[in-house]
Amino acid sequence: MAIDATLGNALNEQINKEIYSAYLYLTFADYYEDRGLKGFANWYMIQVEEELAHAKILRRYLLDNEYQVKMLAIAQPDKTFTNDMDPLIAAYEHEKYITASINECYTLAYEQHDFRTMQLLDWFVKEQGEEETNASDMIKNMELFGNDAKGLFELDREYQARAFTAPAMSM
Ligand code: OFO
Repeated sequence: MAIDATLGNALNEQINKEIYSAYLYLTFADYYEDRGLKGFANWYMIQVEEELAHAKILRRYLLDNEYQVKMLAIAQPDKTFTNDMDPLIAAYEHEKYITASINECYTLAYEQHDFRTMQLLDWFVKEQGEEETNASDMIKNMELFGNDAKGLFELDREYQARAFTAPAMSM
């Protein structure tokens, strides 16, 4: 089935936003790497993998629905960080922005009665819920434990354990 052009364009732009998210999180990993917090850096490198996986799911979906995918220019991330909390707050804000963007895609699919795309986006809605929770939890953990060296060390060790699991979706 050919997808509606407006909805297709929105999903095509969503691919760009997901790849930008990966690019953004690379800069977060770079910040923590420089600080010697390799666990935090690992957490964001796994996040990079997740964002690229999201982009690939959307690309596959558009290709399977007769939409000609176009790779758009990726913007340069422009955030500068002055302390270890900054990237965590920026991540939470970014995830809320992505949630709003997914919701806009969902609204378009709903208006079109495009149930297939709504089903695809159901997964993204759930995923965004989890990502917002993760981002918010990281802020809370930093508030609670990040102010002393031992607490920060333990947090870093915990984030070191995060591993990438590919989403159970066809790409
Ligand atoms: Fe693609 O989930 Fe975050 O942004």
